[in-house]
Amino acid sequence: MSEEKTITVTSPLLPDLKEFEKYLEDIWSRKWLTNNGFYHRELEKALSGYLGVPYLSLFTNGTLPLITALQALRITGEVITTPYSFVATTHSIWWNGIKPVFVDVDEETGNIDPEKIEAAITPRTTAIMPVHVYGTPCDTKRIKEIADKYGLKVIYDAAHAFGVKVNGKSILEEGDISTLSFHATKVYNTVEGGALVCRDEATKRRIDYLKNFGFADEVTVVAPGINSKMDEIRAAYGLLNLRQADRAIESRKSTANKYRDGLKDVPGLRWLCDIDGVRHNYSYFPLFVDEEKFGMSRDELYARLKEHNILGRRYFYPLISEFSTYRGLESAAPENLPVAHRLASSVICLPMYAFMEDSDVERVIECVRCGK
Ligand code: T4K
Repeated sequence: MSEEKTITVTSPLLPDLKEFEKYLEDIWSRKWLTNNGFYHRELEKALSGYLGVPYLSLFTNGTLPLITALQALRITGEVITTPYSFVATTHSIWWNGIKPVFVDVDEETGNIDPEKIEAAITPRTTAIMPVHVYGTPCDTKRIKEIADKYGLKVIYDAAHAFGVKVNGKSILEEGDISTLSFHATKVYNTVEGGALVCRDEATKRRIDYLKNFGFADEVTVVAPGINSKMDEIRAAYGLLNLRQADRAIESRKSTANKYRDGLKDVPGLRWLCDIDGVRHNYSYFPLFVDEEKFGMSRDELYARLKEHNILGRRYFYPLISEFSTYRGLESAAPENLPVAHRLASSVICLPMYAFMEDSDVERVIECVRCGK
């Protein structure tokens, strides 16, 4: 094992500690710790403005807004989704007693392939839950056409898509609802946290009831809600972190370009390219390894990096459809998901985080290049 410093796949964006202490002192003096407090309200406003979405509700993580979105839109029966994501996407469907139906993905982006959605629709289908995986926008236009044609709702898992825009418009504006994760490992974090973005005030009101046990007022419970409120400490932390969100994304972009440049002449490696008109957030840097051309398998590269204390991660391997909970579903059959299987067996995410040191980026590039 190498003695070199460990480089992890990500490292959290942290607010200035002194500034945070000031906020903590204020919270101490207010003695108001949760339940729609001052910092909660301030962060909702600030995020709505920053992201350009008028109806945003804060949550305590990125999984509960998915679960709540399905509840709020009263989704039942079957939901079409992607197997190429973090398990939380499909778990949210299953937790609501709904059957997930997996559809294969697009080779270039890893996002659900819209051309395969129609064949998966049955009389029980009520919604589509795509994921903007790695922050790359789904083909939202095509997905909307299909949803409109069959009368389906669309809930985008936008956990990776903080700050992503297409032609100046937030990607969170697409679909009926979009959800975000503010987990420590994300582009923008509130330690744990998340948000739900919807289209109108009435839906936001209902969602705010649902995340607070269904309480509409002291004596009225309108639905079997859940407790998914963000507390004041994390909201204050989030307010501070928002100040450096743009700089963090710029810094990630610069790292992505260093990787692209440093690896451009290496055969058998593919990565995501920037798309015209898209403001990317560079949330991950997935490399897809062609074993024959690269001369080493993805798992060999993963092990080699690890030997050198570089902890790349195989997001998203195994596919969700391969986990025992879902393996029995008809749509989980590998022959239904050939592209997703190809991506899952060839992907490795290189370390990617804001303000990554140049020497660390160079060490990763060197190690991948020597892996040939
Ligand atoms: N939908 C999608 C598409 C998602 O990707 C996710 C979450 C969700 C929904 C659900 O959102 P949340 O309910 O989680 O808000 C991580 C995250 O836990 C998870 O949030 C994320 N996706 C998923 C892709 O990755 P792990 O198990 O890989 O994380 P972990 O703990 O192994 O951390 C990875 C590396 O990050 C560590 O090796 C070092 C670094 N790290 C991590 C933490 C937690 C730090 O340096 N500091 C830290 O505090 O799941």
